[in-house]
Amino acid sequence: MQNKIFSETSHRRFNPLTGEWVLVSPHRTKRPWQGKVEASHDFSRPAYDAGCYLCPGNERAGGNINPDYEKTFVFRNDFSALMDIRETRDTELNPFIKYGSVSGECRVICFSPRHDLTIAEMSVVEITNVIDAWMEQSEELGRKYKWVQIFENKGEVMGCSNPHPHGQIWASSFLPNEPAKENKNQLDYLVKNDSVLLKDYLDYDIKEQSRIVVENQNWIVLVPFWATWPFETILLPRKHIARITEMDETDKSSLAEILQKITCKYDNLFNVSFPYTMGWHGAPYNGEQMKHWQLHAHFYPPLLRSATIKKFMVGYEMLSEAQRDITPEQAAMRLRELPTVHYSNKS
Ligand code: H2U
Ligand code: ZN
Repeated sequence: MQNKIFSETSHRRFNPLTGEWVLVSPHRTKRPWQGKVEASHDFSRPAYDAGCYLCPGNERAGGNINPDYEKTFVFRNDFSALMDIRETRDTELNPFIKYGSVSGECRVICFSPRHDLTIAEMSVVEITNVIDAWMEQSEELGRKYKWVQIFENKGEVMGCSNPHPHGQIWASSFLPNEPAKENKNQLDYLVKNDSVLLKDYLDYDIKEQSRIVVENQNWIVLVPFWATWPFETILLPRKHIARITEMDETDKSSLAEILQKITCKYDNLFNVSFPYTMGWHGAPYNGEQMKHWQLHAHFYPPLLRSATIKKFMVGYEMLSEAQRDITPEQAAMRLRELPTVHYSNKS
């Protein structure tokens, strides 16, 4: 009965992390999958591009010169959205005019000196260097700021300005909207159940199996029951880890391995360097007890049917609530069946 609803009838699914619903319309995908697998749209890139502001030795906007870095390279964003100011204050003039001054820092992290790579094409050792940089940055910025948002915007369709593999780090004195929702809902769950929401959900989905995409010794990637984007996934540790800074050597190396696998699967879905926004959510750095938090990464990819057909969150989504056709279980099955060897590597 339940499975029939999930695969055949319009229904809503609840996201316990955000407290929001998503409308699922599986009957619209009755016909077999007809998304065409297109030839690669990627233009091959050189390993070094003299015109790239992220390549080693090149000049950035504002005149700074990148060092000849060999692994990863982190620099202060030349166009930071946040400013490092001494004091912050909230003001409420009346119910309509409420605002706060905020402090923060924005940094850019180059994942590799190679202009032509992406995480999917990097080695496990090279990806581990990226994880090291994420951990070091979180450690440093977490001493000063409440929230450290690590993320990667990949692909032109996501507004990424440069194909050189890179991500960003925005640290802020305040807890932004999305982690604030997750903080509240995870805390409520702990108070009510005396256990960790995402640990319990993972245990459930391991038994259920239908949404698992790829797993290894320490990590699991799955399409959450409440996913809104067609091929959205969540990456979860098997054990309880509140913050990215708490990972040990094994967590790190197996994380590098699973990151390579999921990004390869994504690229193999439509034979294209798969665009997405990904980022880490973990406990805020405000010194409080954070047992309710389970570290995780979200992947939000916009593509729907092919390398060029994306899902738009417009119309009903903007005015009412998020909606999807392909079910999370169907999406997980498709991703699960894909090889973890990159399509450009096949010989
Ligand atoms: P995106 O491609 O995800 O937009 O990230 C690129 C970031 O790099 C962007 O935030 C910064 C932009 O502000 N940037 C610099 O800091 N220096 C530059 O010379 C160009 C771009
Ligand atoms: Zn470059």
